[in-house]
Amino acid sequence: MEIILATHNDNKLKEINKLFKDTNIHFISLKDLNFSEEIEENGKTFKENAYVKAKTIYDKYHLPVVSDDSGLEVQALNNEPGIYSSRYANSNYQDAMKKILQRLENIENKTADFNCSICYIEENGEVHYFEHKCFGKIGPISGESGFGYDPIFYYNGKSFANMTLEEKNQISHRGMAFKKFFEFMKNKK
Ligand code: ITT
Repeated sequence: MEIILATHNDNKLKEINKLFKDTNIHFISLKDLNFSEEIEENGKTFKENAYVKAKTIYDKYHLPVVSDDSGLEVQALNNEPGIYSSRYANSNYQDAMKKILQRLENIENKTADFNCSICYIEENGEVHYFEHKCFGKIGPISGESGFGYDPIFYYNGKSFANMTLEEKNQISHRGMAFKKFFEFMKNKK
């Protein structure tokens, strides 16, 4: 089955393609469709933004679409940067990570989570949501793998950027949310 993956983020695409490589679900990227317009994320929650992305693409192609809205929530910082994770970094993740570490310097509670909200719109227009939060801790910048805030997010003592893609997919917000989506797809048949 072919599903459009409504993301401009190549790292998400890579993680998701890896998760589905041995399944009968094949993702078509926005690049494959030559769709390069930015989609304005004007929602107030991850779920709302996931819907905006999927609906924009669904309205254009009328094919099954799945989208992912995700971000880092730091408890002691009122869950910032949250839905603004990408805008907070403004493409400079080194500075954004340093800023978060600085803001947490004298704070004991380093708890954080990565949230992933998925919106799936079926060909007939039915809308479904899948979500997962992965809880961990903020720690010093470490590791080269992954993307975004991976070097400061620690799960069981290891930063996401020190994990292989397979390891990260096993436990991550995106990996787990897409597993829920896959279970749903399996049960539909
Ligand atoms: P699309 O909207 O096109 O999918 P995007 O990168 O703008 O791409 P989001 O709006 O969902 O996606 O923003 C997610 C941001 O949250 C992302 O740019 C990272 O900064 C951060 N993020 C999400 N998942 C992450 C992960 O697995 N590792 C590190 N950072 C992550």
